[in-house]
Amino acid sequence: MLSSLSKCRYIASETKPERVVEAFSEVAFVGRSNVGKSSLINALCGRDVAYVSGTPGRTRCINIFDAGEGRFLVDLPGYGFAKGPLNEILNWGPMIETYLASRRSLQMVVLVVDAKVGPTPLDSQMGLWLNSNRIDFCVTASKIDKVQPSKSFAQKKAVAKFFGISAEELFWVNSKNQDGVAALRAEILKALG
Ligand SMILES: Nc1nc2c(ncn2[C@@H]2O[C@H](COP(=O)(O)OP(=O)(O)O)[C@@H](O)[C@H]2O)c(=O)[nH]1
Ligand SMILES: [Mg+2]
Repeated sequence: MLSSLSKCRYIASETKPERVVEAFSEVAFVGRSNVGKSSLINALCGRDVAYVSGTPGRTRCINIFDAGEGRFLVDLPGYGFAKGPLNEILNWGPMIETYLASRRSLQMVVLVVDAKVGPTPLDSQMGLWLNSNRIDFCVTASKIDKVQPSKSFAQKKAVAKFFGISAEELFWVNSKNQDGVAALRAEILKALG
C-alpha cells in the first residue's frame, strides 16, 4: 500500500495500447482535451511529472507514470480536439477504448470534467461507455477556481446529478492551489492498493 504519490515518476509514452508494460495496478485519467488532466496528475503528485500544454490536443500519447512498484497513473489523450491530422482524430476512440478495455490491472478511471463548463456530450458518452464496460470510475470537476463562489454549490450539485452521483461523491478540485486534491489522492491510493 502506497502512502503518497510523491515518488511518482514518468516512465513512458506510447501510441499503441498493446505496447504499454504490465502494471501491478493502475488508475487512468480521461476527459476533454485541455480540461486539466495533466495539471491534476501534477497536483496529485505534488510536483511536475506530467506535461501541461497551453495548446489543446497536444498530448496524443498514453503517458505512463509509476507511483511505486508498478502502480501506474495513466494520462490518456484528451477527446474533443478538432485540430490535427485526421488519422489521429479518427484513431483516438479506438486507441482509448482498446486501452481501457484491455488493461486487467485497471482499478479505476478518473473522468475529469470542467467545473464551469460542466459535462459535455462527449463526457456523457464516456460515462456511458465506462458503465457499459463495467469499468469503475469517479468524476472529478477541475478548475473550480473559475466557478463564481455564489454558483459553486448549485454547479456542484448539477454536475453530480448529470452522472447520477451525489455531490459528496464528486471530486471538486483546483490543481493550482491543491483545493480538493487530497480527497481524490486518497481515493486513488486506495484503488492502487
Ligand atoms: N485556473 C485553473 N487552470 C487550470 C487548472 N488545471 C489546469 N489548468 C490550466 O488548463 C490548461 C490545460 O491544462 P492541462 O493539464 O494541460 O490539460 P489536459 O489537456 O487535460 O492535460 C493549462 O493552461 C493549465 O494551466 C485549475 O485547476 N485551475
Ligand atoms: Mg495533458
